[in-house]
Amino acid sequence: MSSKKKNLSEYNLDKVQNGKELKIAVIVSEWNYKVTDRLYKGAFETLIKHNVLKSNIIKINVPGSFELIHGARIAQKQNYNAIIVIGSIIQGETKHFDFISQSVANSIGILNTNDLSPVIFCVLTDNNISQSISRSGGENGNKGVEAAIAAMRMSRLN
Ligand code: DLZ
Repeated sequence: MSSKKKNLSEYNLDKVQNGKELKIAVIVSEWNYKVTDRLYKGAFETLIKHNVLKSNIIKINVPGSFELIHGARIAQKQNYNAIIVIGSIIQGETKHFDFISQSVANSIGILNTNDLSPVIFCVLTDNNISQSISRSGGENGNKGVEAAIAAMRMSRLN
């Protein structure tokens, strides 16, 4: 478990190659948009910083995290170097949290084994909104930044 103040977005620059010529799809869930938009901005700015062309970053909105699965499946058919799925699932009073979190994690795992386009998992599963804010550009860094780095590194494996 990460400690409260740990910044999760520190990374080794030496491991990141030039993003020039990469084409990346970013599937963004509109549920808890305040959080997913912050994650998207973190990912987008990091891709740009590493020379991915703005025109090669394709954002696709879906209604909720559950729909990230289908969005990623469609994107896998469209020849991207990598796909990032961005979502924010926050614990509520029902079991929805568990069903959605597990389903999304399992299905994205399966997509990664069934196709050569890597799907990077940037779905926060938090107990409350303040935890989500903290991990999407707050004191715990921005998971979107990490997702962008993972996408560029995995693109180069192919
Ligand atoms: C229904 C639902 C609930 C209760 N909570 C969340 C959530 O915290 N984060 C999220 O991304 N989506 C949530 N959803 C919506 C589902 O992901 C999905 O969009 C709907 O069940 C329709 O398939």
